[in-house]
Amino acid sequence: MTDKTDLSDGSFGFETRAIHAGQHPDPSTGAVVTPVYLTSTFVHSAPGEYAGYDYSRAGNPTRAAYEACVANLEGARFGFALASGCLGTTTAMHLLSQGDHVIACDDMYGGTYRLFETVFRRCGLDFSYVDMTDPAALEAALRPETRMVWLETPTNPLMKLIDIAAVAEIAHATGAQVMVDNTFMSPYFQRPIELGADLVLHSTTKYINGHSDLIGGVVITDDEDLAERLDFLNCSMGGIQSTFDTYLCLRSLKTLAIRMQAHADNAMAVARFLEAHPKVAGVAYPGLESHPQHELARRQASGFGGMVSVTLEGGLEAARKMMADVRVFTLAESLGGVESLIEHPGLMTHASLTPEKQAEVGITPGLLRLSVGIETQADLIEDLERALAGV
Ligand code: P1T
Repeated sequence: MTDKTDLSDGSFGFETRAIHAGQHPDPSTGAVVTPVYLTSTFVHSAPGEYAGYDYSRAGNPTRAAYEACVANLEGARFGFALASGCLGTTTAMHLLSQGDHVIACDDMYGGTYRLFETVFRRCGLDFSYVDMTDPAALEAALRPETRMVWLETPTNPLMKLIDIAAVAEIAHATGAQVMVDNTFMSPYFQRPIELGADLVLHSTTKYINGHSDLIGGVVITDDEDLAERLDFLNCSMGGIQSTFDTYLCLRSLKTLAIRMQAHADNAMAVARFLEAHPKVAGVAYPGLESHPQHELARRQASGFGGMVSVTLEGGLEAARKMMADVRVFTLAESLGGVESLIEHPGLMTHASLTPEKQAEVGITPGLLRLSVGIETQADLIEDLERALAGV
């Protein structure tokens, strides 16, 4: 049988590795597609003697193939598939101990902020939030007990960019580790580990699975010590992703490249259309020359992604009208699926932030976030044009 394991090699392109890395024809049947091993347990030939797997919380061949593939795409060796993006964050926070300090970016998914403030602060971790678009602000916030720097780039929902390499240099000088939530870009456009990050998180609910039909997360590292500790945490805490859902994620990775290209093409067209519209006060999309960090976007990523934030001149009233009037865009939380979504961060994804905190980070009543899907581009523009005409 042809040995496909070498298709994980870095000399192969992203698309080739997305289809083959971590996978090889099933040795018992020759099946080309990795089977879904729906089994909780595996036979021991004698007590403690088994062929690689003993219990699916500790490891499962379908999950292992997916973890190897997704880690490979991030330029790393170790991946841990978890039941949600939030559980990925939870697992990573368990790498820390009581009294440790985390510096996080000031704009991030509302559920991550809620997890930090309401769960992990109670467990004895301390958090500071800084605008990391200015790496000097990170330097000023460092303390001797700072163990982790946490960031999203682009940030959710304001689309601010953070220089991963600059942050890694500052954090590593004091011994802190850097974790990047790479959900918005996917490894197709941005690979934080290659830029110096120690850990990468994805809510695989989004682009990695890409079809809005499951909840999942993955934590990735190339550091053997971190991998060993994550493996232990994953097995002990039991937050693994279900075998069937890891199969769906593995299947979705095969089309990640072409999906991301289509998302980005449509997002660029949507961003340009919105930027020129008289009822729009501002558009945040890293691909626009008007984005204040457009140069950084070009430098640290190979594309600009599918997320666009837009502020309407008419504030909350206009935003409500637009959300009610769109037809191709669907009013819903989440992002990264093939279908286009629209949502209001202040009332939806970031509602767990107090109004004061929202104002502090810049989430305004007229702000809408678009996850631009891969439908026909003209239909998306026409939908937005028609909805904006009524606001
Ligand atoms: O929903 P879950 O799979 O647990 O992932 C949490 C999460 C983590 N990181 C980022 C950047 C995210 O956007 C999310 C989830 N976000 C949404 C549901 C949303 O609409 O923004």
